Amino acid sequence: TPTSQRTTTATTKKTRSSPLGLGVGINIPAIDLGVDHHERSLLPHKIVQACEGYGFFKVVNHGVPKEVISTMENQGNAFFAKTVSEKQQAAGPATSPFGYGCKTIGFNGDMGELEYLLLPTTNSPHSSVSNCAVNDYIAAVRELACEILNLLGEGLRVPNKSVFSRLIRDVQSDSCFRLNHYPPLKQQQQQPSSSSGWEWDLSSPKPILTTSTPRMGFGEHSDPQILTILRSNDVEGLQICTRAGLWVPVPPDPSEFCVFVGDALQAMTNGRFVSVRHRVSVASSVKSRMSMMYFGAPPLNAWIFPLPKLVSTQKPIRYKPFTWSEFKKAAYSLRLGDCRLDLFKIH
Ligand code: GA4
Repeated sequence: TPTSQRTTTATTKKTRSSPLGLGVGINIPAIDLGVDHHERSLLPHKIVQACEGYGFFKVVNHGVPKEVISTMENQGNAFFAKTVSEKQQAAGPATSPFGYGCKTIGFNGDMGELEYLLLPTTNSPHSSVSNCAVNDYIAAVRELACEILNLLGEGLRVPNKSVFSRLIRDVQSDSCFRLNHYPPLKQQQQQPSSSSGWEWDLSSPKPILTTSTPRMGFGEHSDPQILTILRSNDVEGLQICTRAGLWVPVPPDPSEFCVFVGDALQAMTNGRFVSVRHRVSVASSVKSRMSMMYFGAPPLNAWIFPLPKLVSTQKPIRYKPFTWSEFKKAAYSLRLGDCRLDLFKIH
């Protein structure tokens, strides 16, 4: 990784308080990967702490070249600027869940105020849109994800520190890449609501008739995979939920990456790390929000189970072993906000 990309130092950042009264100023951990040899030895412990605390942290001086990010961002913006039929065409054949989508999330009625492009990262017939920008970006963030996962392996003192990273490095890894585009406030205000003033709120688990639909960009959920690496433009919207149940806005910073612990990592760590629940409120800005996520996943046939090192008499085993394919099937059979790991809990 070119260390020239890693220059500044960052500690923790206080979140700004928002008009919604969210986030009374918690410190979101910021991990600086651009540190010297001595400070680097402290990183495994720091990252473990962040994963135990919020299941979420920011990474600064990550080493992903600026041009790789900006080229991907430009292509993403150009994609969303197309007409719907052009987007559908550019995305190639929509083989669920991949391709271009608008408002629908999953297959069980979840909706959000967004449009998106979901791509597999391995070679498959659906990856017809893959181009150099996408491939370069995915390769760079996968490398970053592996670096973080190796540090986690070290921090947890498991016998093989690559126990997590090898899953997403595997050529058969089921990792995917997603671009989300949230419309700006102006556009939503122009959308006519129903003439009666009553609307169906499809974002709640059961459709409810309401007068003021809470407009959610992407509803509350955890990511099913091992680790998610998110980068957004400078438009706010992302919120994370603390273990105490407090929703905290994450100030956007295009120069950083956000890292989320996923359900599979929660299972492998026997619940020591908890997958962070997060959501995206609709942008309150006149500019649209665009985020790019790499979801690092195991191969479909890989077994996910609590690592023996993290199971003891004091910490009895909490999850049954499952294959990634089994878990994915469960995820798609449930609603976005459901706690799918509960299906694999040992009581
Ligand atoms: C959340 C994380 C990723 O965006 C995603 C999503 C997927 C989808 O939109 O198709 C899911 C959602 C996500 C979690 C539960 C299931 C699957 C929609 C849904 C209801 C691509 C993923 O892997 O899981």
